Amino acid sequence: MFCEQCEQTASGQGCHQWGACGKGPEVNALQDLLVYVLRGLAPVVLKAEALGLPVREINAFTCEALFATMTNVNFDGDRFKTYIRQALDRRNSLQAAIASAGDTEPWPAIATYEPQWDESLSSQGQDASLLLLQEAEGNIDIFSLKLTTLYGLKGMVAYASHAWELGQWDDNLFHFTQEILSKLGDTHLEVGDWVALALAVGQWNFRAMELLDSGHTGTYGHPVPTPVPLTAQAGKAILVSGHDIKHLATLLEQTRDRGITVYTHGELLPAHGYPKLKADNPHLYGHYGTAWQNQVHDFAKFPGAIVVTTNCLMPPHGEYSPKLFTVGAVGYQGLQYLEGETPDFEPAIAKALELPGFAASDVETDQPPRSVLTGFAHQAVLGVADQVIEAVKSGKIRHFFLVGGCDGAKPGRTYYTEFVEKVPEDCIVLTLACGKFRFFDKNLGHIGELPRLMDVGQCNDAYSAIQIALGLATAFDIGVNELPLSMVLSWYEQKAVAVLLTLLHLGIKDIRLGPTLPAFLSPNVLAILSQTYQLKAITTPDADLAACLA
Ligand code: FS2
Ligand code: SF4
Repeated sequence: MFCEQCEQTASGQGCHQWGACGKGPEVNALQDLLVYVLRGLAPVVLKAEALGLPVREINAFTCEALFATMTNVNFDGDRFKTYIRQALDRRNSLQAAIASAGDTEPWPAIATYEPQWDESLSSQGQDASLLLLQEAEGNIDIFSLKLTTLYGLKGMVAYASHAWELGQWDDNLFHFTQEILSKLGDTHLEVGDWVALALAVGQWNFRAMELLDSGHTGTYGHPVPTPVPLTAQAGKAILVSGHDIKHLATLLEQTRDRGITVYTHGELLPAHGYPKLKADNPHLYGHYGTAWQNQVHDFAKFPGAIVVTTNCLMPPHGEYSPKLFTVGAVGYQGLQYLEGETPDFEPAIAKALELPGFAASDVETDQPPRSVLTGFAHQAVLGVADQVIEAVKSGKIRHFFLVGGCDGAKPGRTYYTEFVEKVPEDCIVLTLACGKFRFFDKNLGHIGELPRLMDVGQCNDAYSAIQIALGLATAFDIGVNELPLSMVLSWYEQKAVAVLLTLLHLGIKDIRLGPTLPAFLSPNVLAILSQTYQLKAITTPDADLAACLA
């Protein structure tokens, strides 16, 4: 096997024997085969679209299937076989419809590929992944840029999938997805063309995040600053992890008046900031646990059922597997999968009612209860823009830091905790995504009425952070790069790649990235990004803080 799509890739170079994430060679090969089959579906979808045939549902399918190949989403080989079969069925039906419309132009080989459904399936997947390297014709920089483009696309379609569930889509974004998939095998493009394509993924990822923001705010209201208890309530409990607020909302609806308290985990913490979700569901109570890599410990201890709606799922321990359920693109062989866009959560509810829940003795009696604040999305922050501008002009606020991105298990990630602890008292820290769990419960105090630590939301709420930066730049009548703002980001998986490409597409410079740089960036590609955007690796908190404040 070969996979280097995430930050924890083995030895910082690539997983060859077994994935550091727990993904085995067979599942890896099936994921590569699925990507290959989706690449073969793409020219067919584009042709059908040009002929005016309906392709929207197929586009949504492509997004979900590609999303399933992201890090820590799906480890279930059977689910990948199903996705491959579904992709081939859709391709064959579309080809028949195209032929009926009178277009009989021959298809490229990739669009007529039929796997052999025998024990050679995983070696066919390995061959398909090697093809991407062969198509780069030995040019390591082109290979690097193809991987950057593909990984960014995986992140982008994850957000597009969530937006689709909320009734938000853009046919142009779907078209772009299919275009990129069909171009991955192009042998005529030069390094400059690939850089442009990677940045175009960033551009369209901005659109995907905008659609998702509209879906969230249109359905659940604009987030408002909200305290979220970190303590438990006595009684039966369900923990919901991942990013999918629609699935959380469905579960909340199905657990109303059932005597169950619902807790968020990981990237669902910002769900508490959505006023309609909160108002309709008093049983959405608090947040449990910290970042994804601690789930083995947190899930084992949780005394109720657990639902994982998206990444990051870790291979579960037998001890807690029976109370773990997956939905959407997520899967793991042996775990209970609740199917459908609007799953029936009854098996998870029954499990929660069967399990003991929190006992009265588990409940902390601290008053007020330990809590954190979330809900500082673009409308909440720009709503107090006057206060912010006044504080900057009067010198009360010297600098803003966006410290966000993914968390992970590497010891080097303590950099982010130390960085935030050392941020001077006249500076504000904005944060987002699961990287916040390195410091989310620290009390950094206030500057005037403004908290010094503001949680903007999930990783997709990078959209909100960008709106805040653009709003402040407009208010000060300067460019974003001239704002007293530094971005210190941590990455782990492919959504972070998409977000980084968005920031580069917007021309944002001087981003500091860690804990290590992506293995898939070749030295030349890294040099291009460093020279054009001054993208740099993190060093030490002291040195980086000093440089940002200089
Ligand atoms: Fe964290 Fe994992 Fe949010 Fe990433 S929970 S690393 O998927 O997307 O950030
Ligand atoms: Fe390795 Fe990451 Fe790929 Fe998993 S997703 S196999 S950890 S590079």
